[in-house]
Amino acid sequence: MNKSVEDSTYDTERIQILEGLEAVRKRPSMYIGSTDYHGLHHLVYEVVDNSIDEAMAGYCTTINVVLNDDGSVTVEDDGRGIPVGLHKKYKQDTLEIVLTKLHAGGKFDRKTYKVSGGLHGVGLSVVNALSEWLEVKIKRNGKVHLQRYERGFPVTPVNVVGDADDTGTTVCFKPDAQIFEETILNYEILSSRLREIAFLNRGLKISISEPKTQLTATYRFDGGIAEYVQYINRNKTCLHEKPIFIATERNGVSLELGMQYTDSYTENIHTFANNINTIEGGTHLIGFRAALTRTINDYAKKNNFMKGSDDSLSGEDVREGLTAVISVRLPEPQFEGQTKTKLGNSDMRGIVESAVGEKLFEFLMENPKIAQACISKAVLASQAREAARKARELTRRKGLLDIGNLPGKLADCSEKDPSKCELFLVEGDSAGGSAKQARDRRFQAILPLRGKILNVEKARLDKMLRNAEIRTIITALGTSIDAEFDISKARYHRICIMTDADVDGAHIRTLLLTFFFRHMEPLIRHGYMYIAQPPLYRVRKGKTERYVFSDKELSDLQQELGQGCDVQRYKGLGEMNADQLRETTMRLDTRILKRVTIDDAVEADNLFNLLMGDAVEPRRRFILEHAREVEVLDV
Ligand code: 0RA
Repeated sequence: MNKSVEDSTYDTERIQILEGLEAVRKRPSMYIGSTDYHGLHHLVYEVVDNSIDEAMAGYCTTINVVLNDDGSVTVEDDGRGIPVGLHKKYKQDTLEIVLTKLHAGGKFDRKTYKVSGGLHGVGLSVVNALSEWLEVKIKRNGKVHLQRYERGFPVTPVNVVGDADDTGTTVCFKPDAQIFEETILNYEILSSRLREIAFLNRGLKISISEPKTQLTATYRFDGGIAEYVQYINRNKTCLHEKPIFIATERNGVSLELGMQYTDSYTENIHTFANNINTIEGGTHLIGFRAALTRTINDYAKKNNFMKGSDDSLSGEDVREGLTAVISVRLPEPQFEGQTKTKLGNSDMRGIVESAVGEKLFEFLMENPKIAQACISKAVLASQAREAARKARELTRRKGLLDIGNLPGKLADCSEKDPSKCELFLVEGDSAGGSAKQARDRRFQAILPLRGKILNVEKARLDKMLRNAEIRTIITALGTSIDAEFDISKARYHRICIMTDADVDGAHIRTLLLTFFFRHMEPLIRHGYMYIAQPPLYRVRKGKTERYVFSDKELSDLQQELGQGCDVQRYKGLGEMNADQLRETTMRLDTRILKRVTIDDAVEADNLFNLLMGDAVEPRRRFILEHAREVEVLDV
């Protein structure tokens, strides 16, 4: 018997669907990036994105995510529900097509901004294909419809299982252990991404819960990204209470901007395109920066803030201390860059620049007090930058940072090849003295540092360079700092911070790491920075003498040696004699050096902000929460 044209269309379609799902299971990374925890969590984002699309179209107000005890996850929304019912052409239920056809885009798509081309937007069918099982429940047309799939294949028809007086979609699925290296979804990871999504979608309510651990959170931000900015700045001192907020639409593109100045010296700008965090920036960021510089200058000139000066504020000046979140939505985003998180659409530059320029100027005119705070900060930044430049020039002219002016305190080594040289930054003059005796003077140099070095967070560059300890370090290293930093001039390829194993030691280490991180970052990136590890205890029994570096090691050793050990605790480096210091901490073949990573430095920097910054409440909270660790930090 001959098949009708429609039947053969149906067969072809079926075969294509089967082939499609198989392709996804064969090469999952092509669709979701990886099969590690990133890919695993991506499944949830994919489903949530579909609900967000429905929210953006104006039909969904609430999304609910539950991490179930059996390892499955449920995503529920109150949107219109995925269409159900026979699709004439395909002779298949529309719901089934959406759940099985790859990129069921086009006809089955809603006319909202699709997050295509980026990380997301691969469709529910991909989630379905990569799930051990998936159940979808639709409330629509007064009925509740239910269908179950296993590894992408429908195992039941679309059944009506009850009546409904509202609408919505519930997708429940269990990630397939045959596909993913790990299948346990992490509450914290999901929760923080859902919070971000809630900030970006003003008024949308998103809940997450994990019954097993009783963890639960509900996010809803009626202030949208203005609230996001306040959240980011919660531990900082802000220069104006209310963030600047702009929401506008132009050329089919919608744009929201929240910004608020703090008393810090860094810029902190986060950009999003269609809810995707564009970490690498792109055209929207460029447009924003241009608009900000131009608008702040225009406003400052018009309102006589510049006191007749012809100078203008630089981009750096107007961004100092700025926290901003920019969120754009556009029809066909192009994501580029290493991690596909850089917006490429070239028209976005001009669109964002003109929209922000116009609206920001209006905002400043209408809010003179906020405007005053912003401009003052930028003017101050500009003056400080000028002062810093002059200070640098002066120090350079006087040759203060030249190697010829090497500080007398430095006990240099005789070797001249930097790749063989080590510099020990040692806390205190007495430990410095022991270290000088303990070193191998051929390749080890010692620089004793006195007292607590300058608080670099609050000090600006000009003031910082007047600090003797800092200048000594810069001179000894030979690299200069910031824009002038030159790693090829480094006089040592190993720089070891050697501090006491006590409160002050930890403090000084944080200070030094923060300084290096802020002003000589490549030094850390190139792996030149180390932390010396002096032992905590010396354990003796009979003729055995051993040094241990942690409490755990101590109790293990005491177990091993039995009763009657003599244990000496070293509170400071000064308690060790030169021989002991050499054997335990400095000698190449017996010492332990820990290389500093960027992560270590970032952590030090964060800790530093928290402990030294001006915001009192977060510091108090931190100290309460970390009372035990802070014991060793002495604040
Ligand atoms: C296709 C068409 C329509 C809605 C949806 C898909 C839809 C998909 C998902 C996935 C999770 N939640 C969802 N909500 C809706 C439009 C339906 C119409 O025109 O009524």
